[in-house]
Amino acid sequence: MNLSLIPIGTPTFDQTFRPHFSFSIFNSHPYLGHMKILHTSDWHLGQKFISRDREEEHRLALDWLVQVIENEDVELLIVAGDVFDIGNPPNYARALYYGFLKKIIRTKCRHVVITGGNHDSPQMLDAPRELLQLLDVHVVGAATEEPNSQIIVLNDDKGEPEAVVAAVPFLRDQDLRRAATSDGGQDRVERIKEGILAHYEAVGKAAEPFAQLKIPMLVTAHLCVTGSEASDKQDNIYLGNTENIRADQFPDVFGYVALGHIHRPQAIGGMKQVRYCGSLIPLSFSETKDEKSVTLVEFKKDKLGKISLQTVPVGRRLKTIEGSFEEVQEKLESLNERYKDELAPWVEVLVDTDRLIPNLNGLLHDFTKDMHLEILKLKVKNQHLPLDKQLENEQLEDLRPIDVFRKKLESTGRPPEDMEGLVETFRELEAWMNERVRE
Ligand SMILES: [Mn+2]
Repeated sequence: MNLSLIPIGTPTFDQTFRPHFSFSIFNSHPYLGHMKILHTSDWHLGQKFISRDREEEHRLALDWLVQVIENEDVELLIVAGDVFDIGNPPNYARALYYGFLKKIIRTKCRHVVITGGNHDSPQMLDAPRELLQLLDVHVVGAATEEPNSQIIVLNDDKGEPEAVVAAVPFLRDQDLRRAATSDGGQDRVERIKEGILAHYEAVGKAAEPFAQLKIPMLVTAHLCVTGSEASDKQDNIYLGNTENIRADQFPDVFGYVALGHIHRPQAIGGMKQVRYCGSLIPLSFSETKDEKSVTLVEFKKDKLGKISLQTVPVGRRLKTIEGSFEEVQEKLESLNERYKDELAPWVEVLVDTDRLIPNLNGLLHDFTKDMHLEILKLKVKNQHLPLDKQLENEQLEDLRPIDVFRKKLESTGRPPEDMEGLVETFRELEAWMNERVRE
């Protein structure tokens, strides 16, 4: 049966008559030249949140994602990095990942493209690569020098290319050193920027021959694009506080740039085709106000069509409550009532007080012990203490290593001009160590 003979718009198969297994004819899309793509990233499976794991929320979110893919007839799924939260994720997180892929393979979604993020171990993601490829799940954990290794040509069931994804993962320092055109002596941040740009140019060139096919062409990136807004002090993965690339610097040959890394969904630089889809669930107390979503992208041949967001239902809310002891109690009571049909909210409490409250922790624990919520973090803002004493109350877990280093430096009374150089050196050391740890 030659599907190209079916007139466009003719309903070929009854919606109810779809088998649950993959079967080529039923997998064929009757609307030729049209493709529906789902862009998601930053799942962070296996995240440890203070003392808890996120298994329940991730399970709910991934089950919902399978439903979206089924209901919206998604044909290509892209996961743009940070599938896992750590390089060596717990077994339940791996089971969630493979369980999800198993369900996707049974839908009409014909292709899955997954790239590594800065949190992923490239080796861990790539280990089942060849096996997954047999199921049309394409994994690119790490970039190589050969740009073609990141060009994924997706074929329809007649073996004809129907889309191209340049699956560029998070670019590690060693990938960039290869790509950078100029030699040393240059500012590290500049060298990194140049390396990223050179990498995307090479990948764009490698993808160019496919442009004549007039099929959807997409590229992925896991980095900070100029102008992106994070939810809080999300660390820039490269050094310095500068962004890595501008939205208009991605090669024109790609009709859509699927970004990962920033957890807040947003289009960048006024370009609707350069987008962060955001994380799947809130990953820190600072993300509680962000609505989480995944992005549906439609293509007609090589032209970008409609872009729409699907809001992820909230599995568990992360809430920050602030006020006097009495206000905090009132807020806890109303929170207890509000989300009874969801998983118990996790709460960060900030008590604003001008007196010492003995055993505050115990008091709040007793107060909330029968409530549908859990206090995971308690901070006290003592108004009667001078500011520097209040800062001493900061808990180590709230500080980033760089903040601790700065504080230590400040306490040595060094001149400010000394400090910036040392801070930069510390950042380099940190980045170097992170790369080693994540490999
Ligand atoms: Mn990331």
